[in-house]
Amino acid sequence: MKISNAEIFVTCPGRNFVILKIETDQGVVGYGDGTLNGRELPVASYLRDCMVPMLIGMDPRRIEDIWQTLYRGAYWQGGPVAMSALASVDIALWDIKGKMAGMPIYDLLGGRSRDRLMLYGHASGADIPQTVDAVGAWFERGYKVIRAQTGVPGTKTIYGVNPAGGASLGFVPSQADLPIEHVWDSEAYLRMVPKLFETLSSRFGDSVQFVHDSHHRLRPIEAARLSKELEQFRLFWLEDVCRPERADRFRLIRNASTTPLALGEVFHGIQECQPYFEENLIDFIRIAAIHTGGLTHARRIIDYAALHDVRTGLHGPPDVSPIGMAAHVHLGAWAPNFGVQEWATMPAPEMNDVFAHEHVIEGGHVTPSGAPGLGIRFNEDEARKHEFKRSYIGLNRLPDGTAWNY
Ligand code: KDG
Ligand code: MG
Repeated sequence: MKISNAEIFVTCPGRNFVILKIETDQGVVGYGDGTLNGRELPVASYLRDCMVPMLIGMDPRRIEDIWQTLYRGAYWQGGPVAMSALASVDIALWDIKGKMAGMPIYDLLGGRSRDRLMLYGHASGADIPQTVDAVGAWFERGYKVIRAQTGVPGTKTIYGVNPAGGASLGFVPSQADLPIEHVWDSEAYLRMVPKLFETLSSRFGDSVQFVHDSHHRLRPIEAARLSKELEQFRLFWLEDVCRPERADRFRLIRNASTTPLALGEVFHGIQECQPYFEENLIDFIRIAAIHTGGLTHARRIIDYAALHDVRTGLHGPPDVSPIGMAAHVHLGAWAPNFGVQEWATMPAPEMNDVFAHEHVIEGGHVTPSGAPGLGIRFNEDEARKHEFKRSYIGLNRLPDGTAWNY
């Protein structure tokens, strides 16, 4: 059996996605997702110029060997662009293997550990009352874990909150043709967030647990203060308090409180996880299979996490396509150390024309379909109708104009 062709789709049904189709000489076809938000074309070029020529003629059944060949054979191993490109190849190969076996991927991984996966949704508002309303709407739908983000007085725009104002139940645009600049003021933020969770706790009591995302903006001492002040509200997790390059900085935060910490959405390989697992610095690992070399490598990270009592909270923002989300559904159905799955897919109607699946989302859970492979259908003609649109993530500046982490 041989790979006979591979085609790259860069499609924009509401936002950009990089989708790889792998064809075989036996007619079985697989799809993978390699979307890297704001850097989609470099992934497409890496696939086109470096990986696809090597893939043609390879035996698609040898997923591990193909993975190692593309990873080690580059000499320049790793990096977000290469690991996203490799992810799209790997996910497409698992899709092919599942279709050949007539089995869903979770069965190939070892079978389901659970019937359905708990999800969390995104709630936000320009101020605390609006955020409470948005949280209430998720609660009514049966969600037991809800992400809550709120506007900060004196700061016009902030990550995770709709710039148009009002309560937001889900997707918040943070993309533009050129980067939008926001002002980041740690002190104003640190004064606001405990007030938000005080209000949410008194309103919802123990019936919901909350996630909050600091999006890598705090300094370690600020992060330690926030995690300490939020301890009383028993968050499900506090996410990405600082940039992850220096794991040793997390000791200070860890020692400050028992607030569970989540990290890893910008990781692209197991080596970055190592200090966090070995030193027990985090509780949830936030990798996306589409940025960490696909199912093959994500499974390795999840097993390693389990050794250290770290649970999964795989990344599920709007920039992971339904193909990437399907990969997460299979990993989550299998993983013995599953925690929760973020679910914030784009609500654009064109999405449903391009992607279709039977994974059932209901009452704050997703029930995996038993369809072979990923269980996703990709409509190539519809995808071709939606051309790539240049788009950037935002930029942050401190109040004095200094560039800061977004
Ligand atoms: O591309 C950046 C997004 O994926 C990120 O901002 C989303 O932090 C995020 C989250 O937790 O969903
Ligand atoms: Mg995040």
